[in-house]
Amino acid sequence: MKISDANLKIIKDSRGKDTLEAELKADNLSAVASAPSGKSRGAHEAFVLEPQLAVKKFNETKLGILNREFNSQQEFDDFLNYLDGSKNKGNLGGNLTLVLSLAFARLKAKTENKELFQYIRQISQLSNSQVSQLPRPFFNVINGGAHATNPQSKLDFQEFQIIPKTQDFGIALGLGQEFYRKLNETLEEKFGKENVMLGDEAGFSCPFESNEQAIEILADLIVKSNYPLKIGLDVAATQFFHNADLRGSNAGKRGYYLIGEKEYSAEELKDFYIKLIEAYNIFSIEDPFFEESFDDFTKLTQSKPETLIIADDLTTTNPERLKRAIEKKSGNAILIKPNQIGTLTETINVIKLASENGWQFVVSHRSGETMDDFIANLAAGTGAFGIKAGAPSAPERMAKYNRLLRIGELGS
Ligand code: 2PG
Ligand code: MG
Repeated sequence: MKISDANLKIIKDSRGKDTLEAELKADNLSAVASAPSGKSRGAHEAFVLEPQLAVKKFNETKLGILNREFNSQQEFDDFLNYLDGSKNKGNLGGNLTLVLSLAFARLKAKTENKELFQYIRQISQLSNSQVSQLPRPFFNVINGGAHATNPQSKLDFQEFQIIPKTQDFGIALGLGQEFYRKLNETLEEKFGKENVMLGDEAGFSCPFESNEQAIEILADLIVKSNYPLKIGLDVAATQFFHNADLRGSNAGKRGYYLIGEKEYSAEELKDFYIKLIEAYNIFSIEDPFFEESFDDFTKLTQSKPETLIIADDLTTTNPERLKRAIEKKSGNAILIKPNQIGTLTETINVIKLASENGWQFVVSHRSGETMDDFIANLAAGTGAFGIKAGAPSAPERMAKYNRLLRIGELGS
């Protein structure tokens, strides 16, 4: 395929921040893709280039991608990496390589007359049995930590999720939306309408006193409404890990976690999680410890092997980090965020590595999102165990969930 024209524009994300949107053209067809952005970013994620600079850099040369023959996704993504020439997209920026890589995938799918998820399925060739199933949604209904917007919120944990116990995506989405409405009523009754705000991912942000209080409210409502739902958490523990001077080579050796006013050692925090898992039948915990604490992740996974222990900031969709986590058994699932690594090919390689080693994978959005539904196609095309795209409410989150509904209707 030869790209006949390419354009890069700046658009706004869901937080009102500038982000990139690329458009590529070939054979009278065109395709667009845009980049999300994270707030609680892992230290090992791809470098993010300031959007104005990215546009300038791109427009000067269009990076030499025009009128060159690219026969596959891998060839195109390899070329982007060759142009970048760094280890972490330090030159072009992972946001610029991502929008080009994803727009290329959309365009190539169109030229081949395929749906995007079918194209992804074809190029990834995963042999997992889930490949024809849609992912389980992890709906983030209460937003804490860096994603809270209510100044009175005392939630250190970042996400309080509900996960429907059904393999039917349409039923799961309906359940998620009904629960979300009931939760809204419950929170308005408890905190007063004026104190119920929406956080970055459209989950609720209220004057919660503690993490346990938020979990308790979810657990009570699940019992009361008799919905088949489990509870998941993204703790994002790096955000409340203290002793910043120990980050880097000494990382994770000492330091403490500050929850409310109380300091926890890694061991104490592990015991706290075990209590929560047992009391509330917690289904999954993401990033329970600081992003360099491979060994603490291992200990929790050993203590609770039936709980999904998901690595996000620990592994940052990076093959070297994932290899280390697999060797050390620092979890049993990985979060997959294409913008953490910067191209589709590299994202799929990390998914394959996880899958071949018996790890589950959950495809994820970022807290700053656009209307792009690429991740829904990625999750369906690779047979992901789950998808995390925020609350089933705001349009940029619903774009992903609705795309999955549509994929369900289209069949394989
Ligand atoms: C996370 C993400 C997405 P952010 O920590 O998993 O929910 O948050 O995009 O802000 O890094
Ligand atoms: Mg996370």
